[in-house]
Amino acid sequence: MSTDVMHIGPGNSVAELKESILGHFCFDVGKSPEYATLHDWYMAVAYSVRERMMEHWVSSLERIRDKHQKIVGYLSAEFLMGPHLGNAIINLGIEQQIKEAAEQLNINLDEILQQEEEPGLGNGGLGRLAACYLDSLTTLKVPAIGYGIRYEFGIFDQMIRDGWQVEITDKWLRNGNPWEIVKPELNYGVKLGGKTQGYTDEKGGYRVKWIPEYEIRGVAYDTPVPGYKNETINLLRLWKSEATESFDFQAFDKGDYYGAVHEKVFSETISKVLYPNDVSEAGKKLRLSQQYFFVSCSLQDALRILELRGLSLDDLPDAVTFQLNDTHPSIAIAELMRLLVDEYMVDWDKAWECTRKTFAYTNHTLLPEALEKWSLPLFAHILPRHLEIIYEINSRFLSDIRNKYPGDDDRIRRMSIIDEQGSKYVRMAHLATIGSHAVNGVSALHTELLKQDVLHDFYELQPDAFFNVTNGVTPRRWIKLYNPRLASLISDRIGERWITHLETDLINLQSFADDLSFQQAWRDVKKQNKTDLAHLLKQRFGMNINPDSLFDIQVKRIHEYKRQHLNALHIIHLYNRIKQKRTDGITPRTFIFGGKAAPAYYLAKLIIKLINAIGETIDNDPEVNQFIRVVFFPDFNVKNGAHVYKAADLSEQISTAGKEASGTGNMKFSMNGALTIGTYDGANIEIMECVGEDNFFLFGLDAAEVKAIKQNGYHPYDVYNNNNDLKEVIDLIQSGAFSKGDTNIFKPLINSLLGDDPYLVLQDYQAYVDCQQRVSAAYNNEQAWTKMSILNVARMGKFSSDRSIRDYCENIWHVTPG
Ligand code: CJB
Repeated sequence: MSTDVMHIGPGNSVAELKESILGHFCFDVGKSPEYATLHDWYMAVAYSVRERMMEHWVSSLERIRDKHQKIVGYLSAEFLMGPHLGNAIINLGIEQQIKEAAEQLNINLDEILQQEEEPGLGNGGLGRLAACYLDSLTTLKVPAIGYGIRYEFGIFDQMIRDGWQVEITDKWLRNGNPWEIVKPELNYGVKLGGKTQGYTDEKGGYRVKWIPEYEIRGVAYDTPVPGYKNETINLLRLWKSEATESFDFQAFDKGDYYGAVHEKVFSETISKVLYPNDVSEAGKKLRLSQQYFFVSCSLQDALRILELRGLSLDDLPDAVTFQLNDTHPSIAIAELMRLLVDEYMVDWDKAWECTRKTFAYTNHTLLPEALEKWSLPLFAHILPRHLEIIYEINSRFLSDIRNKYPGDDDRIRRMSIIDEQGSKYVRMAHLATIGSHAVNGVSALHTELLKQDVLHDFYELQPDAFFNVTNGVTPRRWIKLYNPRLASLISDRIGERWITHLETDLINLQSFADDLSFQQAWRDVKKQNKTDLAHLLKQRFGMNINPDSLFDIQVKRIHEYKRQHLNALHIIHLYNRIKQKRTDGITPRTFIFGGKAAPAYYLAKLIIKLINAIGETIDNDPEVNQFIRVVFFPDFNVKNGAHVYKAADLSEQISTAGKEASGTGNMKFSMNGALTIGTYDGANIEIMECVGEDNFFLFGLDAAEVKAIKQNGYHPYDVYNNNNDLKEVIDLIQSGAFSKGDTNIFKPLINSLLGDDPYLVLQDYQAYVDCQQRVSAAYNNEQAWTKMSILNVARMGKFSSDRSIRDYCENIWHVTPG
């Protein structure tokens, strides 16, 4: 069936949907509609929509049993799926009918959609990428299972109090989750701790047994992932940890009631909470246990599916391909070796060949603090058998290296899985690289830097194992669902095929770039989206913003390398000019920020405080706020992102060059008609190549210049001293102008900038301010700006996650989309 034909299958008429919703009220919500809350309606509608996926679910499960199809197992510690209901309605192609059914039932569909608590099972880009990939895998009919953890508490909710971030525990499960189906029969034991013991098997061979300290159980919770109008469903299979025995009767008999439930409490801790760090990692015991827990369940599950298909272990690499979403699941390599060698008695060489063929590894960051490594004692304590296996992998690998590069001890030290400089660590990126047949970066620049720098020795050893797969985002959620006005304007002109053929079809919009009536319609859409956002901010937070001003938006995790403080310095520059009555060339702007800081990341939290402090000062100063406003949108997540990307005129992608592996927010903004001000970093570079340099505001140092300047000795204090404008800006912060005279509060930030400025904020300051001036001038030419915006959207086809998934299929997984 062609994917752009509206499918009204059995059960999808307005009358049938109405009946189904009312039925669920009675049978699942257990109420009569006259006593219904909005949330009850949400549950009834969600059950009705889920029901419509179930028939496809059952037939899709058949494909998983089909031994001729390779399954992609996407292993990821994070899946930031976003709300399910709206997406499912779009992908099932039933939005018109549901709307009508809701109207006839006297309920407001938008209000119902707002009821859904988003499953925030991820921190940011990496988790959201996994979610986009599941959408594309299913839309392309590639059989896939997303394997992860069913955290009871996802990413914290952010509140802002007195300008500071306050973290509130996420409670996404408190009102129930209509999307998941628990499969109690799909459960696996996972061992932890203890020791190992050698023994001789029947054939006289030496074997090793793991005698764990304790064992927990992982239970499968499945969420259906619908493809776009293609009657295909894939699985998101998340593991919840439970006790093997939920109650210790021996302890209870002795009168130790608390002791009796202790094991249960401990076991459930494993999947209790998502670590709230974005790219930096703390070496926590619980974190390694989480990683091992979900990976072990997932591999056991895959081996069960292999058996179900009537295949043998030899068939594994042709039956399943595991993609490691960063190093978080990389212990899977040692775990598969353990399963094969210790439990299935496969000999080492065969097991290793099978393992390498089955795994592929995606690296998502070059930041040194994010390259996961585990201290040896901690690792040995939790996974004693895996450490032995890693030693064996390492010793065989290093002996190959010694043969290939005799006498090159330094290379051995650099490439070893064990870091032996000082305290010893297990380097997970090395394990992932050595144990995979393919390694990829997530943008062209990032892949280049991986090859040149972090994984250079490995690249030299096996250049053919390195690939680039530039990230992408799904146009279903990020354009059609969240920007319906733009989606219908586009479809009016070029038809609907772009929704599944972004690469080939979106470009057809180009021919309308000079069409004045189209331009007007384009501006109308943007204006309405901006007005909606202004209303929302007013309604929720009492903020006042002007939809006629330029909406300049930076939403992403707060991190020094992403340089929200550079943006803040530019705002202060404008503030300073306005106060000095140098307002010539200042275009009215609203600066909108959003993003969470890791709870223990003090400077990131101070940046949030600074942004809010500037915003408050400006709010109280009519001389300034007639030109500029600054707002911080609290609790930025997928649900709030729905209102933000589509309302932007300008997208801020201003990371220090070489630090942002790819970025995906940059893609969402540009696809929704924002122009980008950005550095030569990550996927910005490819976006600029596609949309054209004339339609992109590029500024600042590139990655090579950043490296050079750091090598030659960078002195931020001199930059400050030699630039009067910058000096005034920094001095204003120091003077307490934004902190009611408090000259201490922002000192740590200023000291960091003037002291070593690790992310070259001061170095790029002038280039950024100058570039922003060009933005202002360009924005004043309405027609030219609109044309640039249309061209941006038209040329963004490459950044569909469908293209990324096709790249993986062709180059890495060797799977043919259905
Ligand atoms: N990224 O979100 C994370 N978490 C990590 O631990 C490491 C990297 C981000 O991944 C995105 C998806 O590939 C990238 O676009 C982004 O640049 C990177 O920081």
